[in-house]
Amino acid sequence: SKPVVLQMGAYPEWNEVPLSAQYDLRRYFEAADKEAFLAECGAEVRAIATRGELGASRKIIEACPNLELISIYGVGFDAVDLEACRERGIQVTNTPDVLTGDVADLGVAMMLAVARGIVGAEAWVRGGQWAAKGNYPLQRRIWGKKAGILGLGRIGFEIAQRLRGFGMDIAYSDVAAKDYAADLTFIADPVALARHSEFLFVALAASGQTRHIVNREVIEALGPEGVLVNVSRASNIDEAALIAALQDGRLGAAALDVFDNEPQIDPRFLELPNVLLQPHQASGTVETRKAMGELVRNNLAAHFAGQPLLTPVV
Ligand code: 8YV
Repeated sequence: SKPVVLQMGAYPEWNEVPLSAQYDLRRYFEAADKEAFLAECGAEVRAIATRGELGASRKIIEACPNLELISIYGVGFDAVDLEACRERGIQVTNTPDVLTGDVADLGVAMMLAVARGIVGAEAWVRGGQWAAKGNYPLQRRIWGKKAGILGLGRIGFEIAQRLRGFGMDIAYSDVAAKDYAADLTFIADPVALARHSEFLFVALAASGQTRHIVNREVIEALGPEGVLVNVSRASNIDEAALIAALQDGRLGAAALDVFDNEPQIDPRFLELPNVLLQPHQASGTVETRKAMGELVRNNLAAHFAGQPLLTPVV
């Protein structure tokens, strides 16, 4: 019989079909009464297949006494209670590398869209204002400007690689200077990095230590002409401080792919003209999601074959 896998969220059909061929999937996200559902199948569950933003809480982990592995469809593991996993020797895997390029691409695309007013300009053409009123208001230059990257991991580094093509002056902040980034400026303090930057990218793996690392001080240091781009996790930014700064013009603009309480985002965002809103889609290409699904399955297969996991979370 197939191992029982608790599935926390939906996957595209081409990920779902091969997964259900190998495992007895129990679809948590479809259950009307989640508690009753867990009470009924929890003891049979040997693995959890989840998504980056959904993770697995202590409550869910505790409802599965025979759980061996949590396989995340996503690189971020902040939504999985790692402490609860450690206590019981439950292994956790994620999908690094395969999504790095896509996340960097979208971050850069968001910068371009905000600075050059691409979304508003498109509406200007489509709405007939070009013909009726004339040219679109002038926008801001990107090439040659100063960029800051908060978190120079895999994704942050790929953002830097792309920004080099725009001739940008690139600085970054991380826990320590990186030997693979000798030609970039290291500025340890996030406030100093923001002060130095015209565009600030947040590409940090989220944890309790990084919570609200982009606080009011960082936002104000970026300033009224600055643009903040977030393709990491909402928890890295103090969202209340961000909204207030966008409302008062203490921050120029923001481009966000992630939000507190997504997809029920703070409705004040919808009223702001100086924010670009994306539906947590930075890794959302067919190519990457296929690779992520394959890695989820390969980690599950390795585990059940007693082989080393491909991408264990450290
Ligand atoms: C999501 C992500 O996992 O990689 C991550 O950490 O947040 C995303 O790639 C994706 O939306 C699939 O759930």
